[in-house]
Amino acid sequence: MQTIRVLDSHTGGEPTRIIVEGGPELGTGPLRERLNIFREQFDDLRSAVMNEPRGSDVLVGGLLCRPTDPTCAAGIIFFNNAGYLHMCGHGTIGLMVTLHWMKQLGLGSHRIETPVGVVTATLLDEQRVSVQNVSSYRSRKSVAVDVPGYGRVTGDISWGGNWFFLVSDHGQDLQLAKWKELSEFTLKIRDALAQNGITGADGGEIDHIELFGPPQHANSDSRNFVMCPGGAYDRSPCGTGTSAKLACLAADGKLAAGAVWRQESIVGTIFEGSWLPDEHSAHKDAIIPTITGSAWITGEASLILQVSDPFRAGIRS
Ligand code: PYC
Repeated sequence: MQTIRVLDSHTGGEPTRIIVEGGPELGTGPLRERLNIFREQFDDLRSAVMNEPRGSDVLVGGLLCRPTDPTCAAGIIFFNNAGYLHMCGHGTIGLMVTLHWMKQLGLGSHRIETPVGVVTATLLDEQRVSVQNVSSYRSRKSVAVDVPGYGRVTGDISWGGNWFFLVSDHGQDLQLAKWKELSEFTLKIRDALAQNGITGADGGEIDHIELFGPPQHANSDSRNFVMCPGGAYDRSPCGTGTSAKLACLAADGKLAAGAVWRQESIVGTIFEGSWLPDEHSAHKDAIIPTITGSAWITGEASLILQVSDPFRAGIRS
């Protein structure tokens, strides 16, 4: 029998499950290497923690790791029901609140190592966290793709720690009650991008699709619907997705450096985002985005994987 201790939280409605004990031993190499070891040797454990009957497709998981960089407070590898994420904004906010709950972190700024670089997260109070994310940039503007059943859809390709296709002109109604229609549409866009060989700048798969529309809160700038790689939509405004959006706004001259963008999610929760120029990046108009949101602890559990359980490794779909 294997026991895995997890702490659950939600950030703006989007759940995060951090493995705090009982995770796989991945060695002491760079987190990118450890992620590969996780994927190649321990993927059953990811599936056990994320998939039913112990998890669900909406969960994002994080494996708490020892950082290689001694200036970092923690390392983290994020994953979901379908595989692994490069970075996760809502998950980093959840991680900070979780580490504070465990009395492992005090208020203030802490460096966190991820497979795509170090981010700086500031615990502003017990719930509220700002994440200075990895360098973000738009790689292509106004890319058209034919989406079967919907016609031509045009969007921008942008990196915010994951690859996103951002669409503003889509004719969809961004209401929570329409989540099934929105999910179907965004999944078709994702398939069409893959079938047409449209990728991120480094050939990376565009596995997040983001629709934008008018906000419902008077003081928000925009509402979004974000489809995640595992087929579930993000309940939060998506930290890496908001970073990708900030990169587009910055490149278009629509948001000044330091100005605040209030991004509302499909469930009505809000992340505040702002950006500064990244003077060290080789990418044109690259920015360093900062995202602020709040998370709450929702549970603490020991997941049990019995040897005789036919679904010890979860139900993979
Ligand atoms: O907040 O970056 C994010 C995120 C990615 C996938 C789900 N949430």
